[in-house]
Amino acid sequence: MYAGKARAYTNIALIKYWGKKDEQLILPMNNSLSLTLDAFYTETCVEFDETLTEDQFFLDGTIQESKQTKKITAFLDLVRQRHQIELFAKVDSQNFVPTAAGLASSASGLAALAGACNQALHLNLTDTELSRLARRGSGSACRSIFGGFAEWQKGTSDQTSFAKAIDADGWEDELAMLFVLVDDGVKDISSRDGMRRTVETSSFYSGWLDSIETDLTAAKQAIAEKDFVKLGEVTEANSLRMHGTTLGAVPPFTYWSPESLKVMQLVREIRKNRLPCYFTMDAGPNVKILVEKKHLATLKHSLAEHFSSEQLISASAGPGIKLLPVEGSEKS
Ligand code: 2P0
Repeated sequence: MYAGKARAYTNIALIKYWGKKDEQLILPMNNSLSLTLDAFYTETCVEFDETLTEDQFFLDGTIQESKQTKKITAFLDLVRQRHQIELFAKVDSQNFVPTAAGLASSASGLAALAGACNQALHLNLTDTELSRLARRGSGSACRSIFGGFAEWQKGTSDQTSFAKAIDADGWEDELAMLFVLVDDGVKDISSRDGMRRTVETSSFYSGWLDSIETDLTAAKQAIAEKDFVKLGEVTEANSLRMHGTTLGAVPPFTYWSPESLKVMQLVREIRKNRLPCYFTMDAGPNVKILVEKKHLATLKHSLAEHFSSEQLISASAGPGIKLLPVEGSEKS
């Protein structure tokens, strides 16, 4: 038996990854930039075991159906093929989220699995190599190898597509992200399907790609200058543009719910009247608000009359991936 365990934290993109140019290798159409967060993480233990006759995936103690296991099995197949292993594996994942809020993230999940495989099979991968490997599980996972800010450089091949940490001179510790949980249901259109449909059919997609370079440059400049307003403005604008592409798809779709729009409007009002804060959204209706830590309590207070405390979850910048000791199992 070969066993390994790792913990990876989720990340939220400020400049979004939206679209693949290679579905098989998970090469993105554009660079993206994210902040890894401390509040949500996944711990995954993997055991390659000669007694198994198929892969098994347990999530929070419950064995998952084949639909949920697809990304995991595909990833394990890649690892097995690369490293000439013929054993099936048991994957035991624990998602640490403050509430049962539908925030389970493939970024933290697949990054943790990559880390666990690295340890189990003694691959001794560098962070860059691990980022590349995690990317094959789920694109956004390649950014969760690193703490703080990270940029996924799209590259042109399996070798050249990976994330890198962005040194923000500790500024990330002054930032916070407030999650406003408006809906915990399972999404209708997965991010994988949503981005595929958008790339293939949206007449707005070329506009999205045209805007990336400018947004990325602005975001990196803002980080270098520790300019919160500049980073917030580009974060919000980039998210809106990403979501704009879905409206131009055939058939059109949106991840926004009426409650998401309500949060966006509240953020605009709070920004006008009280303090700088900016929203961003991913492939679902929940809204994340970027704010300076010093204003987090006031922001929460302003939203408290509209949302319960269970709906408002704060996060700070989080660390990179960590290997963990495997309990009760002999590594061989
Ligand atoms: C991001 N998202 O940059 C973007 C913004 C969602 C919206 O990365 O197909 O689960 O496994 O590579 O990484 C979610 O997509 O997709 C995502 P796959 P993934 O965070």
